[in-house]
Amino acid sequence: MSEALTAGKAGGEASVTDSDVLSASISLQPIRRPWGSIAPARLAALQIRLTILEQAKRAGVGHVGSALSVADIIAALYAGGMDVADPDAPNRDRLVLSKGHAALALYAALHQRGWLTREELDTYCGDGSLLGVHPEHRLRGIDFSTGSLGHGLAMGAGAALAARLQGSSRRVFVLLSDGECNEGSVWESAMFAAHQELSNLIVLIDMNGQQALGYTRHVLDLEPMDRRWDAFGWDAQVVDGHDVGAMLDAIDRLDPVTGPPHVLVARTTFGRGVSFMENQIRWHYFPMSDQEYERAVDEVRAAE
Ligand SMILES: Cc1ncc(C[n+]2csc(CCOP(=O)(O)OP(=O)(O)O)c2C)c(N)n1
Ligand SMILES: [Mg+2]
Repeated sequence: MSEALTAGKAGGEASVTDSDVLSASISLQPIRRPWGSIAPARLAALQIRLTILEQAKRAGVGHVGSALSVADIIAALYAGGMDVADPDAPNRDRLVLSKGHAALALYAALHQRGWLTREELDTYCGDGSLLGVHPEHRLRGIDFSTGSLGHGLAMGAGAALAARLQGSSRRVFVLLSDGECNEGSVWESAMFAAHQELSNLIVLIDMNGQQALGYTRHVLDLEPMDRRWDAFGWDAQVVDGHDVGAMLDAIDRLDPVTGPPHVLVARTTFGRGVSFMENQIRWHYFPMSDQEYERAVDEVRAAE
């Protein structure tokens, strides 16, 4: 396993193959290299899913389906999409996890990068821990505290404008949920970002069709999502939110220097990877039983 995680060729393609990914026995050791190719990102997604299940079960908390929904997006970002080689570099890229209730997926990625120790990860939702259900900016690697939905794009637009004013090359990524796009604050921020031509701002929307206790198409239909953003002056495209390679390609092709801000409308499945959670409202809030946990882990391992 460790070879599969650390193998790679400097400046070129990783030597990790699909069969490595398929046959790897899964551990939760940090992945450090290589970044920027598809196989490690797929493996990162697998490990993120396993960490989500393990920690949610250990802590006895929910939001499992919400975190699984963005596991591939987070993997694509932290395994090549974002420049995050050095957590302390002032010009590294930033992430606003606007759907803060999926923080566990982010903690899993930070652990893989080595920014969070195993001991820290194991404090998730414990008394006095900085690793709560929602992310807290005092924690290393968390750029913005979130959890109150609808505010992340405003923070991201401000951060992108600040980067430009500082002459910094850093990009700002914002991961929005579809449910929070029901909020007017998102669209106010979208107008502001387009007006300012914040080309260094990249939004990904987790279009899983669910929002807590209802399906988005019943609560407040958002389609056609890409055309709405296009009408607001954004560079909009639809991507498969579970295809890490497609997302890495799409991010690579974006112009972060000139032109409008960018949005990737990522089609996703709530609970992706665990059949009995997929598209099920129950898995927004419910914790797993012992049997459900074991079945979920088996399915995630088997899928890769
Ligand atoms: C302003 C605000 N209102 C309500 C909530 C409570 N809440 C938590 S998650 C959620 C909706 C979840 O749907 P979505 O945002 O699409 O995320 P998903 O479950 O699909 O991950 C709500 C209403 C909140 N966090 N913030
Ligand atoms: Mg949703």
